[in-house]
Amino acid sequence: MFIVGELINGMYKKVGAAIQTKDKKPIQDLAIAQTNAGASALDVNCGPASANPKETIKWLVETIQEVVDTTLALDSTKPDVIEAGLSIAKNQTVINSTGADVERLDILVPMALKYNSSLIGLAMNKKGVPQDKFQRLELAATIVTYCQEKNFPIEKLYLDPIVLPVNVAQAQAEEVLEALREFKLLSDPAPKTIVGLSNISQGTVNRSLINRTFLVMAQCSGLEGAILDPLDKDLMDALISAELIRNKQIYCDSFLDAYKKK
Ligand code: THG
Repeated sequence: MFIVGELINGMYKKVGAAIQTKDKKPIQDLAIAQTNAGASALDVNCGPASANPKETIKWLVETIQEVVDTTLALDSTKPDVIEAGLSIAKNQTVINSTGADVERLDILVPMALKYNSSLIGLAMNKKGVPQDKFQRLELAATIVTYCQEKNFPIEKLYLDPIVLPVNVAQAQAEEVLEALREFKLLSDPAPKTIVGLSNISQGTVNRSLINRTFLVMAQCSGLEGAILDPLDKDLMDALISAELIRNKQIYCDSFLDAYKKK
């Protein structure tokens, strides 16, 4: 599983405060802790309140790179903010994200090619979030076709069906699970899939339980990537156990430890 640690996000109070005061320590602690917990990449998101996101993302990238060489997933709705991060990133990168609108694809696909970056494609457009698996498929197909036309390698494309909170959009989770299966049929080689896992439980009481239950269900639909909290041990143990049972990981009695040492 391509695990993207979600915790370096200005929406969290501690991270927002560290950004404000240029305090490196809380950011570096999160970078190290998430990497040690098994994150393959770190999401880097300035948060909604950042006054100067281009400067902020550069500071975050520099701060993180001082302590880890983990892949960075540059998370912004603004392409110039993503490019600011890419321009100084030393290690592998993921662009998080493009939608299906041609104006966005025209900017972000060439950017991914220029910086040799992976790319997350969201199944949404300027009209908003999809309401069923058919809309998700149509939007995902637009992204895949565009990438094929521009010779962007499909192995570096992660399609995100857009997970919505179960407390306000209860019927959508099943649509997401079906979309994950059907995305794989869009091309050969198949695109990879990813979800923003914590979206599912926003505003609910049993967040961790809902997150890990949905994660395992999505794994059964072939999910290859997840933006999640790698410090949630129960979540990571469920993830690893599901990989084992799905024969993605060789069995040994200490399989939880063995996975983490990979
Ligand atoms: N897809 C892609 N990228 C994404 C998302 C996605 N990036 C952002 C988000 N969704 C994934 N990251 C988070 C990070 C935190 C939370 C949810 C998703 C979260 N935060 C607490 C909350 O809102 O309740 C904040 C708590 C606090 O303020 O301390 O749940 O879907 N490609």
